Parts: sequence; structure tokens; C-alpha cells
Amino acid sequence: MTEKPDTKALIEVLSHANHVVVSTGAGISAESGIPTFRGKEGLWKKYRAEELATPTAFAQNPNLVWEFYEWRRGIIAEKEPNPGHKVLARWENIFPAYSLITQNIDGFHQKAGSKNVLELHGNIWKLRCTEEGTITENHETPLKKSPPLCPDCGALLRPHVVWFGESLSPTVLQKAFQLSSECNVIFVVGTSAFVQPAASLPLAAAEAGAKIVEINPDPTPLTPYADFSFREKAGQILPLIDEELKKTLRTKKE
Ligand code: BV8
Repeated sequence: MTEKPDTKALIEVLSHANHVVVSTGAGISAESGIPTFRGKEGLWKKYRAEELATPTAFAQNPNLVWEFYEWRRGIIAEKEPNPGHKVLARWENIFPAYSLITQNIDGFHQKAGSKNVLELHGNIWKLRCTEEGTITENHETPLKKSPPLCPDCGALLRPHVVWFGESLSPTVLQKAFQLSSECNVIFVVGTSAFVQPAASLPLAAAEAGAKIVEINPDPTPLTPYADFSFREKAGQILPLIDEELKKTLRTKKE
């Protein structure tokens, strides 16, 4: 049985932190009603996501891959960010330096008010021309035409997301590792910590001396490395941590 993390000690660390990084996965959006990948009703179950979220699947059957993304766009369009997203948006203004990195493509951190979000795997509301590489925003649910075609050259448009077997943008990846190696604390929220290279960010942070705070109802491969590991739902524990932090920062100001 893992002992309960010492929230007081965490608040003490946070109240002296110069740079806090938060790295999120699908679990931060679970309480908004968006299926995770590996959860009980996860995407993995209904679709073999790792077989569909690949360039090969798109080349072989763009209609099926677009059906998968249209289904997800439809769900995301009907849901709202939850209290966990909102706390992470508020934290943008309370630490001397703060960075939010996400594996998610749902855009919910931005919808909750976060201004600076480093999207490792792209965004489901962006489409990219498979010929010219031009990127456009499109929020139609359902799409007027599926699969969508480029208005300029007529080529297929694809979701502007990073598929399995595709490399992440080098600039985004370099930035993510730089932020992780500069921070004092890294929160890792709602990720099964399997998918690389995102799963390596907290280890890079720890190597540079940062404390790791994990928030996940289930243990993950990261749990043994975490300095604080909350077996909680993000939408519940983040508001509690935020309340304690507010009290401490208020007393510090007085
Ligand atoms: C790359 C966008 C270089 C698309 C995603 C062997 C062969 C080939 C490749 C590899 C290999 N080994 C490793 C790799 C690399 C591969 C990989 O990691 N594979 C995995 C399966 C092992 N990675 C890549 O391919 C990456 N590119 O490495 O380039 C390269 C190039 C060629 C060949 C080799 C290497 C690209 C990876 C990006 C893929 N795109 N998303 C889309 O979304 O459709 S990944 C996608 O899945 C997500 O973005 C996310 O990253 C990942 C899912 O993970 P999570 O977010 O953690 O979600 P999950 O459901 O798993 O977990 C949710 C967690 O939340 C759970 O722990 C649960 O307990 C918790 N939870 C539930 N409720 C709550 C909660 N937590 C808090 N509160 C709650 N309420």
C-alpha cells in the first residue's frame, strides 16, 4: 500500500519553486467525458488506436482513419474542460515560471484558459495538406466533406497530429526537454507513461534535480520515480492542492 503523499511538503516545495512544469496525458480529460486510450471504455477498445493513428493506416484507408478522428472530434465538441484543466490554467499566473506540455490533441487546456500550451502530438482541430503541408483550423462536426480535400490543390487533408511511427516536431521536442530540464517541479498528470518520447520528460526533469509529482488513480511505470504520487483523479486533487497553495501563498504575502 503506497503511503499517502505529504501534501504539506508538496505545498512547501511549490511555494519556493521558480519554474513548475506540468505534463498531461489523456487522463486529465477523462472527467470531461473524453475516452482515454487504455481506459475501460478507452479508444484502444473501440478502435485499435495504435493501428489507426499511423501513416500506414491513413495511406491504406483514409476513410476509416477519418471516421476515427471524426468520431473523436464529435465527442470533444460536446464536452467541456473540467476543474483539473482550470487549475492548470490558473497556475499560469502564480509561479515565476510555468510551462504546460500536453500529449493530448483535444485543445481542452486552451479552452480552459491556458495561453501557452506545448502540444507534443498536435491538435485534432487542425488539418494539414498531405501535398503542400499547409495547416488550417477546422471545427466542423461533422466535416462538410470527409475525407476533406485541400481547397488549393485538391489533395487529401489529414489531421495535424503526430501518429505512431512519426517523429515529433524537432523544435517542439527540444523545447519540451529543455523546459523539463530547467524546472524545479514537474507534475505528470493522467498519463500511462508508455508512449515515447513524452514518457521520458519527467525522467529528464528528475535527472536535472526536479521533484516529480504524479497524479493518476492507477500506478504507472513512472510511480517508483515520483517524489509525490497521488492515487487520485486530476479533477478532484488539483483543486485541493490549489486551495492549499492559495492559503500558503496568501500567508507568505502577509
Ligand atoms: C517517435 C496523437 C521516433 C494521435 C499520439 C517500437 C516501434 C516503433 C515505435 C516505437 C517503438 N517503441 C516505442 C516507439 C515509439 C512510439 C511509442 O511510444 N509506442 C508505444 C505504443 C510504446 N512512439 C512514437 O511512435 C512517437 N514517435 O517515437 O518518433 C520514431 C519514429 C519511427 C519509429 C520509431 C521511433 C509518436 C508517438 C505519438 C503518437 N500519437 N497521439 C492521436 O491522439 O490520435 S499518442 C497518444 O497515446 C496520446 O497522445 C498519448 O501520448 C498516448 C496515450 O497515452 P496517455 O495520454 O497516457 O493515455 P492513456 O489512455 O494511455 O492513459 C491515461 C492515463 O490516465 C491512465 O494511466 C489512467 O489511469 C489515467 N487516468 C484516468 N482517469 C484519470 C486519470 N488520471 C488522472 N485523472 C483521471 N480522472
